[in-house]
Amino acid sequence: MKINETVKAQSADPASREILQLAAVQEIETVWNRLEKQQPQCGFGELGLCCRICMMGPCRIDPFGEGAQKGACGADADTIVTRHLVRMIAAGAAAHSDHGRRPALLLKEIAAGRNNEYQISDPKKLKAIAAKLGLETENCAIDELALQVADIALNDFGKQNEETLAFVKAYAPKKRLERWLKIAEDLSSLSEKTIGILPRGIDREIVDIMHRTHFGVDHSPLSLIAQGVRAAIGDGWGGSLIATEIQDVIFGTPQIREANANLGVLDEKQINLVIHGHEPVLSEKIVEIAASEKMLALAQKHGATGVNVVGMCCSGNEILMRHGVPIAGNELQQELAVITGAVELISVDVQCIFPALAELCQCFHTHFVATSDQAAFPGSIHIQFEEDDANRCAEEIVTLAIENFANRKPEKVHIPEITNRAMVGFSVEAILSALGGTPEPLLDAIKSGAIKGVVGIVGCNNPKVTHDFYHIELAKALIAKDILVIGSGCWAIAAAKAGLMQIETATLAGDGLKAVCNALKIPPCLHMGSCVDCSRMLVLAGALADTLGVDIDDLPLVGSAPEWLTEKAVSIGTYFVASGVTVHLWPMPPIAGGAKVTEILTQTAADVFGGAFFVEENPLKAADKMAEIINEKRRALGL
Ligand code: SF4
Ligand code: MSK
Repeated sequence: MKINETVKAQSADPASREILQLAAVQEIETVWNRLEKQQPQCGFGELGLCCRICMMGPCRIDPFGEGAQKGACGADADTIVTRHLVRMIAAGAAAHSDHGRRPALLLKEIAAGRNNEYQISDPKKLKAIAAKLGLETENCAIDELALQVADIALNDFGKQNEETLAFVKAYAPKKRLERWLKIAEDLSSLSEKTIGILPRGIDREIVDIMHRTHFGVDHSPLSLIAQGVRAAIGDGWGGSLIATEIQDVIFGTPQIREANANLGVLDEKQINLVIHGHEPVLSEKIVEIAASEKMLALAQKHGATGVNVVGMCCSGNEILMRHGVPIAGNELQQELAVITGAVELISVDVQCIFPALAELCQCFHTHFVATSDQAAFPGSIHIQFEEDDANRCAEEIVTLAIENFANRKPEKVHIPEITNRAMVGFSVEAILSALGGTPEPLLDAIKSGAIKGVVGIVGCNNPKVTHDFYHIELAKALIAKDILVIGSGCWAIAAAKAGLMQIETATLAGDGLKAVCNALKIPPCLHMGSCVDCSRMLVLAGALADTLGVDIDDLPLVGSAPEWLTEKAVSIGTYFVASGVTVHLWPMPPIAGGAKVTEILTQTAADVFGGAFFVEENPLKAADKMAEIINEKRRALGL
């Protein structure tokens, strides 16, 4: 198929280009077309200078210094920019942490014997979590231990005292915890009021942001950012980490395995059921039920050879990591999967789901099934999922997909014959096991210079950036510099599709990293999971820091969110910076209208936390800057 220049600028992924070309010819609207119709976008919004917190507004600050420099209430540019930014952190932390609440509640139900639809799959991980939390693990029945862990997790969401979260105290490296305490003291002494950094309650810090950004409360950029940091730490080392850890207990800790990635995983002869969103609780059941003899027989009765469950975005990453379920694509491919005409049903839960899917699915035979009590999509079929009725709900969804096979229009089917193999499943436990049980071999490789450092790439796709282009070019440039790349979310899917998660890709790496990959039989880019699994990267960084007896900011680590889109990414970036990791961003976040807040985030943060944000549009320049940071850290460590 001949691909036109417009399509080439939209996506770097060959399978996506094929479907985008088809969409262009058939005049099917996608996110790229809708974004185009939004141009030019509001300059005040891009700079963060529009405020509509109260009904004297919307107020706008003139960035050229000629018109209004204050909102009607007197709020200046920095206050307006910072309030907006920390509200983004609140929303991102809320999405991750509310996700974490669900498995914590489920673990409690399983342990109490009130839910028989799920079991504890990884008691070893449960014991490891319990030990970290300081619980007595010997002579304690698994259910009893699960109850205690669930209670501690749930208490971290809702407790009302001033104590730091139990999970933060248990998981954050010792030196970082001490540093956060000291930062809070130092900032308070510089400020007219107390400033806290350590989170007291996961929910509380989010509510606190919404309170202090309400009309007429907190107007100091420093104080507002400090609260943003507090909520973000509560996300990364709290809510997200609870999600990851407890999901591992219930569904199993990911182990290294192989799977296929990209739209070519859709199968013309099978029922194609796409799972999209973030929470694995229902997806796990769909995967299980779809593989049953009963569903196979039903699929065959309807003329298909079987049921082909494939993933999309982070629900996809969860089942990819734990079961090797093929992944059809990342965030910008959700519409493209439907446009293949081969999808019988797309089942969604929460987060990163385009409402546009409803209308698009109506142009095809695809059923668009919403399942969460938190997420309604006009035009969808709503089958509400309840954990205590999980098997029945999953069976209803799989059956609906199978019965829809007859409605597929063969003339509309176009599946790109493009997939790549990927080695996935790099949980911290799997990485340590590949290293022989301890982080020492990785540290030795870093000390010897075979691996110069590690970059964690996270996050989304954004049609403002050529789809997957930045993710791939940045990762390739880094591995060529002997920098190991780890990551999660839509980056990980992009890397899997591009073949960067194969051992053979080590040929693209520098000599040092290549030798390490060949010796350990791992690829130079490691898939660590979904967006909440960014916590796995924190845990790995913490383990490396504790083993060396240093703080995270001493390590040659850098973070990046090169095609970021969601508010969750703002929270992720903030908790990485707060943990001592410098984070690269592209596109530019909406902060440039506030000189003070920009200075705090890009400069002051480096002095305070040991990590700050930087923005760079060019992936090769970004890789150079990351290598520079890594080399500086190496020099400071005497390496
Ligand atoms: Fe305008 Fe202040 Fe109201 Fe914001 S809070 S809309 S700046 S009056
Ligand atoms: S799905 S948050 S677009 S990574 Fe987790 Fe992708 Fe970003 Fe959603």
